[in-house]
Amino acid sequence: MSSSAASSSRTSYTDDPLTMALLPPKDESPTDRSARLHAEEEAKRISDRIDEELKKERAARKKQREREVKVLLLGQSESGKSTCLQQFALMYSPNAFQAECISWRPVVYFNLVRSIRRILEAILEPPTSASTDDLNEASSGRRSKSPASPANRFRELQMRLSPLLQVEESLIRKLAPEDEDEPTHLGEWRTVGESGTREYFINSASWKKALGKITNGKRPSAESSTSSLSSGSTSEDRSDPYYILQTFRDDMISLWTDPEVRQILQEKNVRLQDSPGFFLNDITRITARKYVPTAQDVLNARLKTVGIIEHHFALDRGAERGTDWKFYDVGGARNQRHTWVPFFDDVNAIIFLAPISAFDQSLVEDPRINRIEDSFLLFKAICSNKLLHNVSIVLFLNKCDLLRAKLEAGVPVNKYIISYGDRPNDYTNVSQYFRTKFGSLHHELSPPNRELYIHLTSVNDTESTRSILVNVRDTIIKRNLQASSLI
Ligand SMILES: Nc1nc2c(ncn2[C@@H]2O[C@H](COP(=O)(O)OP(=O)(O)OP(=O)(O)O)[C@@H](O)[C@H]2O)c(=O)[nH]1
Ligand SMILES: [Mg+2]
Repeated sequence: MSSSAASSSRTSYTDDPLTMALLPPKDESPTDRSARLHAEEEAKRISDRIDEELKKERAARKKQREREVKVLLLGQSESGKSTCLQQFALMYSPNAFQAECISWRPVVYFNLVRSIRRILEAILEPPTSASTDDLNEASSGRRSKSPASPANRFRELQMRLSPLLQVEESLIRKLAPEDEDEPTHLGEWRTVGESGTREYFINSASWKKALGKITNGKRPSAESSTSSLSSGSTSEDRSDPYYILQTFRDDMISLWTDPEVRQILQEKNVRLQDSPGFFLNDITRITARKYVPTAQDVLNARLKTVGIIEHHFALDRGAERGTDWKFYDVGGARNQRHTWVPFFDDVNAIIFLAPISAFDQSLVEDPRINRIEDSFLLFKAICSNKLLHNVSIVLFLNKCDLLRAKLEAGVPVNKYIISYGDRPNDYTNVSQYFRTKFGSLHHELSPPNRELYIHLTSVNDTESTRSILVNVRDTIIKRNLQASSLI
C-alpha cells in the first residue's frame, strides 16, 4: 500500500462518523463503563453465536450436498429406464422388492395376453406373400376347401381364444388411463355398489407408492392387497383373469409352439421374443394357481411410465452409509418429454439409456422415425443443453442381449443405418460403431471438460448390471464430492 493511501485511511478513521459515535462518552463514570463493557461483551457473544450457527448451517448444507445424489434417468420409451431403476431397488432393498412382486401379477398377465393377440393379428391379417393361399382365404373371408387348412384352424383358434382378448380389455381398463394402450400402473380392482357392479379403481400413485414401499422397506399394506390380483393367493372370484388364463393354457401353448404360426411370424418379421413383456415361453408357470412373479418376471414385465416419478433410497450400510439417492424416472414417449426440463437444474447425474438393438425399429408414437435416430437426436439435445453443463452423463447402450440375438439372426444394420456402410455385421463391430457414434456426439456438443462414461448393458440381467451399477454409483459419488468441494 502506498504511504498516501495509509495516511488517508488514518485520517478517515478519526473522521468516520460511525467510529466517533461508537467511542465511549468522554465523561463516562466507572459504573457506566462497566455496564457498557458488559453490554459489548454480550453483543459480541450473540454475534459470535450467530456466526457459529451460520458456519454450522453452511457445513451441514455442504455435507447434505455431498450426501445427496440426484440422478435423472433419460431415454426414449422402452429404453429400459424403469428396469434400470428396478435393478437399483433390487440392489438396495431386496426384501422389499420381493414383497412387492405379487403386485405385478396383473401386468404379467396383461403382457402375456397381449402377445397372444399379436400372434392372432399376425396370422389372420392379409398375407404379405402370394404363396400363402390358405391365409388369403382367411383374410378374404372365403371358405377354405379343406377343413384342416391353416386358415380355418387359425380362425377357430381365434374364436376359441376370444375370452382371452376380453381379459386383455378389462386389464387395460384397470391398469391404464383412458388414453393409454398399455399398463401404466400396478392397479387394483374392487367391487362396489349394491348392484355389485365392478368399478375400475385407478390408483394413479400406485406405482410410486409401490416403490415408495420398497424404499421404506415395508411390506405392502393390507389395504393394497385386498384385490384378488395383487394378493398372494388366487381368489375364488371367477372373474379373476387367472381362471381364464388357466382354462386357455394349452391353447396358448399350442398357438405359440405351432410350426406354421412360427413360420408366419418369421415371414412377417414379428419377433415377439425381442418385444417388451415377453412371457410366451413361461405360460405353464404363469398360469399356475398360486403364481407369484419372480424378480426376473418383474424386470421383464412392461409397465409404461407416465410423468415423472421420484424414488428415494436412503442408504444405511456399507461405504455409502448416509448417502441419499434420489432417482427421477421419466416417461420417455415423445408426448412425455416436456416434463423433463424442470428437473434439469437440480440433478447431479444423468443416466441416458439408448437401446441399440432397436436399429431396425421405429417409434410407436411416430412410425416414420427410426428408434436409433430418435436416440441420437435426444442425446444431442441433452449434451448441448446449457442447464446440464455441470451434470455428469453416464450412457447405457442398452439391450445388448437383443442386439446380439438380432445380429446372429442375420438382420443387417446397414439396411437401416446407412452410415454403417460395409462394416462386418457382428456384435463387436456394431456395438463399437454405436459407442463411437454416441462418443463423438458427446465430444462435439458437450462442454470441453465433461467426461462421458459409456457402458454396454442389458439392464434386465441382474448379474451383469449389478457390477455396472456399482461402478456408476462410485463414479457419480466421486464426481459429486469433487463438484461440492468446488462450491
Ligand atoms: N431383453 C432386454 N429387455 C430389456 C432390457 N432393458 C429393458 N428391457 C425390457 O424392455 C421393456 C421396456 O423397459 P422399461 O424399463 O419399461 O422402459 P422405459 O425406458 O422405462 O420406458 P417408458 O417408461 O415408456 O419411458 C421392459 O419389458 C423391459 O423388461 C434389456 O437390456 N434387454
Ligand atoms: Mg419407464
